[in-house]
Amino acid sequence: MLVTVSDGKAVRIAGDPDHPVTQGFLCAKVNRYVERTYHADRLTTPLRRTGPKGSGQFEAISWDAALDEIATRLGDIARSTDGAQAILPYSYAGTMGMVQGESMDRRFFHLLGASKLDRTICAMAGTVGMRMTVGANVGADGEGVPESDLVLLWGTNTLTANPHLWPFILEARARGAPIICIDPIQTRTALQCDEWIAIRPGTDAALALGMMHVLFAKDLEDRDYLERHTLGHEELRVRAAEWTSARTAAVTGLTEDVVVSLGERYGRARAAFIRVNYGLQRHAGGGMAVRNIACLPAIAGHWRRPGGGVQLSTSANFQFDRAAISRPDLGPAVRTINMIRLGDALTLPDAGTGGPPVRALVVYNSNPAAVAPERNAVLRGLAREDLFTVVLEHFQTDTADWADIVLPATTQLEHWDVHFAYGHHYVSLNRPAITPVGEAKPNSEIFRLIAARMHMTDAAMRDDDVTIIRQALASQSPKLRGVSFDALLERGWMRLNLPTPYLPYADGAFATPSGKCELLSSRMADLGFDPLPDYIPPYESIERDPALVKRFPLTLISSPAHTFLNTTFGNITSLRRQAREPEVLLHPADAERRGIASGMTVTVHNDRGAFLARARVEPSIREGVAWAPSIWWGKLAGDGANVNQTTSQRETDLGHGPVFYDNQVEVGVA
Ligand SMILES: Nc1nc2c(c(=O)[nH]1)N[C@H]1C(S)=C(S)[C@@H](COP(=O)(O)OP(=O)(O)OC[C@H]3O[C@@H](n4cnc5c(=O)[nH]c(N)nc54)[C@H](O)[C@@H]3O)O[C@H]1N2
Ligand SMILES: Nc1nc2c(c(=O)[nH]1)N[C@H]1C(S)=C(S)[C@@H](COP(=O)(O)OP(=O)(O)OC[C@H]3O[C@@H](n4cnc5c(=O)[nH]c(N)nc54)[C@H](O)[C@@H]3O)O[C@H]1N2
Ligand SMILES: [Mo]
Repeated sequence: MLVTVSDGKAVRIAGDPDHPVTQGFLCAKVNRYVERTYHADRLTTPLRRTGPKGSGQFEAISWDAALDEIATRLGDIARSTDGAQAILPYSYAGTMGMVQGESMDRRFFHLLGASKLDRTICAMAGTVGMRMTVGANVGADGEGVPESDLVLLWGTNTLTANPHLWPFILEARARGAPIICIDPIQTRTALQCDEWIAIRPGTDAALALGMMHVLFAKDLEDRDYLERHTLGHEELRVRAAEWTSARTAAVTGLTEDVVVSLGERYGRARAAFIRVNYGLQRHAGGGMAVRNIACLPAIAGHWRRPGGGVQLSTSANFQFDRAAISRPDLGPAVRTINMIRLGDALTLPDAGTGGPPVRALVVYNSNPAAVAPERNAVLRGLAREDLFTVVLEHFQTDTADWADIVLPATTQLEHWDVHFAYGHHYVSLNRPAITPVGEAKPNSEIFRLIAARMHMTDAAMRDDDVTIIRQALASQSPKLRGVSFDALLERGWMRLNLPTPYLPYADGAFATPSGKCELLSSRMADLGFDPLPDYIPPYESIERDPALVKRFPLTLISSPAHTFLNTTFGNITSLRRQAREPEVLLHPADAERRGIASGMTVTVHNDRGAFLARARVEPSIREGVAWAPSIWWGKLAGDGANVNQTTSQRETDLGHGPVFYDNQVEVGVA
């Protein structure tokens, strides 16, 4: 991002036209980052709660008073019989950098001996799915897409969630590649594609198996690649034979023609690019689904060529020296709490994991009162009078309303950081463009200050932000060779030490224990799963819980609204106006059955909770599926509720991830 500053104020923000991927444009949200930074509601001083929990009543206090209170309260808990494990950090990506999200904060909690947080909320199921098959969450390079001859956008709303890939896709299309979208919703991305395949949610693993069946049955496999670079292809051939197009069609809710045609086109293509993304892994079998899809390019030999392969993420190529910046060695062995089970962690006496209850919660870079599943359980926990809650934030979010102490944090424009990416291969340096707004401080500085107040004398708590950036870059990984602080200072970004386009598995060399693409995986067997690609139905499906599906017949998907970034930007007037109000999209047949017409206020509910939304009735969604573009701030909705009132704390098959879209509801006129 290029920021224009005039008289010390940021006045304009733009993409860097020289950047090979972002090419001078920003997404709809980040375009508003200046408006967000100077928003009238920006937190500018520390605050102490004056009213009841959740009331949002606070008074301004000094940094000294705030830090003293935090140090005293955390110190008391650490010294009590419950010990420091009764303290839980809660964070996710924030502004997504290494310094403000994985350095001083981590060192502080390690030294303190606080509980660890398993940061699963976004990507873990798919990440582990990739690891099982190809060895790492490393896949094809988006910059190769122009050379691909078939593009599958599989469980991803590219134009909303990842628009910088789109120009590459258009180039492939201009050279003749058809673009196919596999999504239960006809998203704005699906509308721009040549074909929309409206799959039944949570059944992608079965579709991949059905495609494998076609590949083997019609001799479209790459025998040479299979022989040389895969493990278990004979066993897989037998498994795939079970997934006839009739069986695949019955499970996925597609026609046999669609399944066969997709398999044939994939097999006949030379370099098909599959952009699989995180939407499709938010179901019980989400890890297996990604694992199965990751097998396809090995079967068809597409990894050999630029533009061929699967991309879930590029993040694992950014091998910063994470241990050096987060210093896990500083602390004792402690329990780990899964962030998607925050409701349980705060309401069960042993936090759901054995050990002491959670008595203090320190939240930064996240808004769990809005984004975590089973929101009613989370709010019950945050309401506990005996819980001491600290929130580091830009705004008075749903979560900040429940805090005892709120601390004002800096934004992207105000602090140093170094960034990995998950859609491309460029490291970015973030230099502060302006001085902090009000009394805001960087997360890193806040943790340095709390540590000093708690008399933590370890030298690790005194490194400054630029030192941390240098430590992150001083990695032994050849992929970071040549990527230095000084070079980044000059240009802002640098490609990892990888060829362009990067073909990770053209000659095999998978990162699995066998060095092969593991179609048959003994690690899957060790985890108690079928070692071969398999189909695991959603928890809330006709296969696993028909009685529940009878009561709650609609599958609710709550993927991102175009103008929100999770809940970040949810309070920005211009963007909220575009998002209108909480909505739910229904198929006309589902709406008619319930006497619902577009514009009516409806209640969306299940046994976990309910929220109100305005109905939008259109055939741009699969029958039996509903879509609530997300994530709204609860406090900005008329009923104070949001979609996570209905979602569950259950975990995916692999990686202990969330199952946000494995969620059956009923919708009725309010
Ligand atoms: N504008 C915007 N951009 C964002 C974000 C945002 O909030 N707003 N969030 C960012 C973050 S943190 C993430 S993780 C990514 C998420 O972006 P993506 O990885 O693209 O994931 P989602 O948007 O959750 O889901 C993508 C699509 O998957 C579809 N889907 C749901 N269930 C299934 C299924 O079972 N099978 C198939 N085939 N499709 C399914 C949904 O309908 C949706 O259109 O986006 C990032 N970019
Ligand atoms: N129903 C449903 N729920 C979902 C999802 C979904 O698709 N549907 N998506 C899930 C996904 S993929 C994700 S990644 C999570 C995201 O959940 P979160 O990580 O909680 O993301 P945000 O809601 O964007 O909240 C980030 C907060 O961090 C603050 N922040 C940003 N930068 C900084 C900083 O430098 N310092 C401090 N102290 N604060 C900062 C922002 O102001 C914002 O309030 O939500 C998940 N929840
Ligand atoms: Mo995410």
